[in-house]
Parts: sequence; C-alpha cells; structure tokens
Amino acid sequence: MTASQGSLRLHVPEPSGRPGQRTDFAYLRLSPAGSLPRPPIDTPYRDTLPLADGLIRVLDDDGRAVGPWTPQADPGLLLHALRLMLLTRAFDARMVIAQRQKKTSFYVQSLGEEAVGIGQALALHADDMCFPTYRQQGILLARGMPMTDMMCQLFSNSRDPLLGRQLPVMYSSRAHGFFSISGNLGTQFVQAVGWAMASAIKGDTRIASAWIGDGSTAEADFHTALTFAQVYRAPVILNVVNNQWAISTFQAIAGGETTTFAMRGVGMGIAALRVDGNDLLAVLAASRWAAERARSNAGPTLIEWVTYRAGPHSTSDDPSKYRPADDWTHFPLGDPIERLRRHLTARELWSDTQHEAALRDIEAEVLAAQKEAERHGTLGDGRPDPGADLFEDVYADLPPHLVQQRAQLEG
Ligand SMILES: Cc1ncc(C[n+]2csc(CCOP(=O)(O)OP(=O)(O)O)c2C)c(N)n1
Repeated sequence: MTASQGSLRLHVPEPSGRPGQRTDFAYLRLSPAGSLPRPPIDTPYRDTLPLADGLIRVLDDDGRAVGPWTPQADPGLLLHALRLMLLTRAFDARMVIAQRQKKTSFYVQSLGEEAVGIGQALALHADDMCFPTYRQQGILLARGMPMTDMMCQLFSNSRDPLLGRQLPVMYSSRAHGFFSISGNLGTQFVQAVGWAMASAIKGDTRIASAWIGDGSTAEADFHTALTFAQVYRAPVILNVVNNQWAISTFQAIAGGETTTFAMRGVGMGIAALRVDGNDLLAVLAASRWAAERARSNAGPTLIEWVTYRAGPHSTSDDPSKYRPADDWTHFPLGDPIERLRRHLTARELWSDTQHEAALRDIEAEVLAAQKEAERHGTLGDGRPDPGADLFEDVYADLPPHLVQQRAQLEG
C-alpha cells in the first residue's frame, strides 16, 4: 500500500495531428527501400519477424527498383497495372460526382489505396477467390468486371445484377471470383479461411485472398480467422489494409500504436510481412511470395499493407472534422500512381505525353460506361416495381409465410 504510486489512469491513444495541425508521420517507422531480406517461400514463420516489424519496399525515392524483393515483372504487366490504377481512380471520381447528383445514394472511393488490390489481383490466378471489403473495387476492375455492370449496381437500376437489394458498392460477382461484400465488418475474413480450407479438403489448387481494414482487425472474426488459418495451414493470404484510419478513428486505437498489425500474425504462428502498400512493385512481389507459399502448402501469410486513406471514408463522411486537410500530401509513402509512373518514366517505358493521353482515354471510357448504365435508370427511376422480386432468394424455395406476404403486397 504505497501512496507514492499515485492513482491509476487509462491511456487513450491520439493521433499527432488534428485539424489545423500537422501529423508527425515518424510513428510509421519506415525502412529504406531494398533493405529487408527476401527469405525462401517455405521459411518458418518465426523467421518473418523482422519482416513483420520492418517495411518491405522496392521503389526508392528516385523511382528505382532496388533490393531482393524486386519482382521479375514484364514491362507490359507494369503498364497494365498503371492503367488499372488510373481507371480505378477515374471510376471513383465519377461515381463520387454521381452520388452528389443523387444518381446513387452512397459511394466509397479507394483514393490512394489503388495499388494494394490491383497489385494482388495481378499476382493471383484468375480463379483464386477474393473476399474483399468495400474498398477493393480495383480487384473487380483488374479481373475485368464491366464498369457498366458495377454502375448498374450503384444506381440500383433495372440492370442491377443484385436486383436493388444491396447498398451501393456491395458488389458480388461469382464470375470474377469476388465474394459478395457484406456490410458487417470482418465477417469475410474468417469465411475466406473456410473457403481456403474447403479448397484444400477437396484437393483443389485454388487459394483464397482475404481482406480487412486496420479498424476491423479489432473484430473477433479477425482473431478467429488467424486461429483457423494457422491450425489447418489454410491456403489463404490474410491482407490487412492499414490506411491509418477507420472513419474518424486513428489506427492507434485499433491497436497499432506500439506494435504493427503484421506482428499479430507472428504471434499467432503465421508468416507475416509488413509492406509499402503504395509501392506497386512491392505489392506484386509480396503477393506472389504469399500466393506461392499458400499454393505449395507452406501455409498462410498475413500481409499488412501500409497506405493512407486519402479521401473521405465514404460520401457520408467529412474528414476535415478529425484530421489535417492536407495530411495525404505529407504522407511519406506518397501516391501509388505517381510512384509507378515515375519508375516507368525513368525506365523510358512511359512519358508525360502518354500519361496525358491515357487519362483522356480512360475518362472517355468511364463516361461511355456511365452513359450506358444510365440508360437502365439511376437511383429512384430505374426499378418501377421494387416489390415484385423482393421476396425471392430469402430461401431457395419461397416458404408459405413469404408467399402470403408477397400476396399482401400485391393486394
Ligand atoms: C460490425 C460493424 N461495426 C461497425 C460498422 C460501421 N463501420 C463501417 S466502416 C467502419 C470503419 C472500418 O474501418 P477499417 O476497417 O479501418 O476500414 P477502412 O474503412 O479504413 O477501409 C465502421 C466502423 C460496420 N459496418 N460493421
């Protein structure tokens, strides 16, 4: 009983920068490009500890690719990745405008995070299964989902593949290996592990790619997923997108203040990598490493992608209320598009003229897709009879009480 210790108090983590201030990004603890080793894909999980605590980077500040993680990537693949990132960004920008014009009720952009989904999509096989959050639209575009179909979902119109039953951005496409998005955070993470277990049980060769945000790692399903993945050595990539924010809450309050999210993988007996998520080459290399590890039955990999949510959380959010307005311009890992552009330009594979022309082509492509989608209606004018199929698909066969309710609706 010593009084000298004083009273107990709780620690409540706070970001260093609030509106009107400047964020001190020293908390990120960056490693220089090329400084971390690339172990063999069957390396024991313990040996990944320095990779979970450091930061795997390939592109240096001059846009050069350096170090052992430099992927063997065809120039054509890198140019394709750049184009997909530009396409995703243009699609997002148009759909934010469409929301302001009341053509859709809601939108979520992926500004600043385009490299993670697209880089991984280009490292996977087309029939591997992705379990995304609402911020991986780049995967769908990389896998060739027609933009018009995506817009029809956003507009809840008569060609909406989900028949107007889901909130905008909650895409689902079996044909593109894109598991139905659910609004309940984290649920897909454990489901991805189950899918991967099923693939192994069947003796299949396909792997799963699971996605979650830094904030959602605080959900119980995150921990359940890691337990099952480790116990059964499930063929899954466990992607944690640490974009520093979960709506208005800083990643420190999700548990990132004194440790990394990748370290949680190591603690659970899972190989883990912490990677520069704005470095397309690093994304490609780390995703290939994890995919190969899973495919060769060496087990799951947890990858923390360090990036920054440059835009608002959604069209319902105003980040100027909780963080500095110019935060992204000071983010040390920069803009993934500009970094890849710089690399390709330095290698004389790309030029400013080509970039300007690509931007114009892409803008025209997005506008043409939107025009086509709008022919089938936009929010509020596209589905004249929303009651007709509202009762279908609740069960495989319509049970008597729903037959009754449908009859009541139809009067
Ligand atoms: C179970 C559950 N709790 C809360 C919410 C509300 N919600 C939607 S998005 C979000 C933030 C998620 O942040 P993060 O996981 O970091 O992903 P990010 O949005 O940054 O991509 C919250 C709290 C929800 N949809 N589901």
